[in-house]
Amino acid sequence: MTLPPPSHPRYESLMTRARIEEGVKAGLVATQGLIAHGRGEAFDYLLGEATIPPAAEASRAAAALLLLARNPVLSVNGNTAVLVPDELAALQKALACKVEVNLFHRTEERVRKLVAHLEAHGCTNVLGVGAQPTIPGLDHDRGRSTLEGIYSADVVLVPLEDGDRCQALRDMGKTVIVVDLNPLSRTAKSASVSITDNVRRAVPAITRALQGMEKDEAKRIAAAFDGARNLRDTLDFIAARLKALA
Ligand code: PTJ
Repeated sequence: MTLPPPSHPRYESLMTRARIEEGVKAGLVATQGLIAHGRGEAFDYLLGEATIPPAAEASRAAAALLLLARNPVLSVNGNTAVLVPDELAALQKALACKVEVNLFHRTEERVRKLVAHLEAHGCTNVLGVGAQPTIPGLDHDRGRSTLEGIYSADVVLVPLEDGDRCQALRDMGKTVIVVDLNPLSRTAKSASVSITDNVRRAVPAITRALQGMEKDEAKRIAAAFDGARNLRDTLDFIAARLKALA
């Protein structure tokens, strides 16, 4: 693969694509992950490839909910694992929480590879190998989880999630935080908190928001957050931005 020079105006975007491509070749990312990435890129253009104010607010709410959780778990798929492995390790450290590999296109071999990849980047005791069908209402491999991880979690961060699984986790009574560049997706609509941002920006933003956050402050932030209003603010922001550009 020919890598772009750092002076290229689309350097960051092209290097991110290269990570996904390398991830497919290494057996970490599903081939469908290429399609998902392209869709994400298109929505990122609408945001101006930057964190918009409603996304910053949602990331703060996510940090607050994760801080207040009894058993917070970071659920990681192939795309997320190759895009932000070091950043996930930093977030796990900040929360002292569990990380679990959970895949849509599941094979045990890919789960094992992703566990090894995340641990090589500093995540510890990554769960996911041998997960059992435990999530009610999902007659598919993505209904698998580990008892000590996602199954017993009260708050789950699931970047690039699919709508069905997000709803199934909500139906289990969990608080579900997603990162999805598409604010119109079923996932975004069914999540407790949907962060409309690139996972490359959102995961470090959550870790930064946690720094120095006290539990009393977290309770105030969580109580004040309204997910439906945040999604409306996101669409308003995008509409105003496009109008200004037209
Ligand atoms: O590794 P697996 O087997 O679990 O598969 C993961 C993918 C992502 C392939 C799978 O979950 C899938 O097919 O997802 P979807 O249904 O295509 O949804 C992906 C969503 O993530 C879309 O709404 C994209 O806009 C969004 N997205 C893509 N890249 C990013 C993103 N959101 C945030 N940051 C990104 N970098």
